[in-house]
Amino acid sequence: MTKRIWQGRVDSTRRSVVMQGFLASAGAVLASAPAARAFDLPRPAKLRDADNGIETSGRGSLRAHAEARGLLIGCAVNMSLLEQQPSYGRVIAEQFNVVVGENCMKWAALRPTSTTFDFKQADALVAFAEEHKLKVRGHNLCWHENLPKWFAATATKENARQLLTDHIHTVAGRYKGRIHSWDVVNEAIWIKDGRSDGMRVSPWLELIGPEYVEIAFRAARDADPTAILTYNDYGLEYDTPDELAKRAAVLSLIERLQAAGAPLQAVGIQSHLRTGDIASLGDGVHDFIKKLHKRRLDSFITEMDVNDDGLSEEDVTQQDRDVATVYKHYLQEVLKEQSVKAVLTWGLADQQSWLQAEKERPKHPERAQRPLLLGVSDGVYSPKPAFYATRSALDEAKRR
Ligand code: 9MR
Repeated sequence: MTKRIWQGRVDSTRRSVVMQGFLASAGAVLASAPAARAFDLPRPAKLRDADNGIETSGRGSLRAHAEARGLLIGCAVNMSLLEQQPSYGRVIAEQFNVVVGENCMKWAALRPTSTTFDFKQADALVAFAEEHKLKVRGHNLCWHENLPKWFAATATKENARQLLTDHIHTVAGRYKGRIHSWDVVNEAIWIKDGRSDGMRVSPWLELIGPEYVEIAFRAARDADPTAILTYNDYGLEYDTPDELAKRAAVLSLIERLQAAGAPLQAVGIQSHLRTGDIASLGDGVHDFIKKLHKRRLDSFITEMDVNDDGLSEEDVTQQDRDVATVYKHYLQEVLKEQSVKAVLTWGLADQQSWLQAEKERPKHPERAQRPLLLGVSDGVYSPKPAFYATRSALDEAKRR
């Protein structure tokens, strides 16, 4: 059976507004054209999989397969693409039942100045989701990255606690009752910073102390009593010494938070994976999920993608197969646990992924990555082997 697989090609006249610069040297088609009007052209609403005859929309969509198991399936949304390319939103609404803003709810997006908020893009994401009956994950309320430029000169030990709680009250309060789950604190553990508790020496830690995490969770609960409050981190998936240590540090942080009565309900396991290393992927994270469940915490796979820069093959068919193998293996493993309630990928189509940034492709700077479930060419989206691998892992998920 021949499957329709998107093939990269060079097209120097069309450049995505969003991806400009990312793929300048890569042999790949970019996601959209500079003129938004180009996408006013009629496009097929459905995901195209013309060649193999397998139904991928309606009953064949990821959404339908996930819902049959009571699962959430989704992706991170790029607001520029959502605004500019109609087929982007149509495919998301067709395939998923949950979305998360890739950047639009981060501090840098929401806080033009220390005293003002700009909710334009975040509001647009929530409106899109509500229109299409998709749940929304909020990402994120407290992170060491993506702080606005004014932050360093404005935040002090005296005002940081107030700044953090005001931000959380305002943002989580605005969307109260409309957010499935908030990543309240993102990436607070970084063992290499050398602290005995494994905590990252972030601006928040330096300004407030380790209790900033608990303060953030309490503020989120005050502002939105129904959102599932989540701690989100990466580097928790492989059975390497580093990731073993990171899982242990996250568990200690959680113990500390629970002992202090902080309102934590779930952990986001980002799942930025890579091709190869499959032997060290599965057991440890499975055990981690079980430990979280014993602590009454659900798990979400929040940012899945598969970095294939390490592959030596230059054949895209093989690249796609290796990426799909990681999806299948990993999702089969984590979905054995009923406490895993959601799977989201970090982006919709390969060409739009953050992994296309040159610094994420050190081994093969000339080659585009193929980390996601779909490919896109001229606004037309096609499923890749990873799409089918994910769908069948959803089908196999153990659910009552
Ligand atoms: O994909 C996101 C990229 O567009 C942003 O420039 C970057 C900094 O805000 O964040 C990326 O998303 C990250 C996410 O927010 C947290 N986990 C790691 C993701 C990839 O770096």
